Amino acid sequence: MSGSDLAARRRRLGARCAPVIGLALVLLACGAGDTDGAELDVVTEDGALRVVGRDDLRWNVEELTAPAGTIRFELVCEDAANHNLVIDEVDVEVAACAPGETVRGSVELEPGTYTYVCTVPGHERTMRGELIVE
Ligand SMILES: [Cu+2]
Repeated sequence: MSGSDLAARRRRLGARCAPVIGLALVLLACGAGDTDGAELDVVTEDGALRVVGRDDLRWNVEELTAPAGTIRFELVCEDAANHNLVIDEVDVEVAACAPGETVRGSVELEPGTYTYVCTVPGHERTMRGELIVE
């Protein structure tokens, strides 16, 4: 398995396993510490959901799962564009970043299916992801 396969696998695990098995196992299963350095894990070491905005106007991850309550996000503006992260259904801007910045924010959500979207003009059509709150 190549390094990029491993990174992709870890991202998929990160997106799914957080709410199911809890933080302790997330750190084991999803791996703290990247070996290739090119991709960031979807769950930060302290349990926030890490969403990366890229210049191709896509999120790094398009499906996230989290337990209901306070959901913490880390938003990364990886390239040269500004991005924000808005939970569409409740119209809450959780975070906004400028190029190169990493910012944090949180939102209270009840169980349901939500859309996290970047509302910077021109980004909304492609920068959409599904957040499942359990
Ligand atoms: Cu954006």
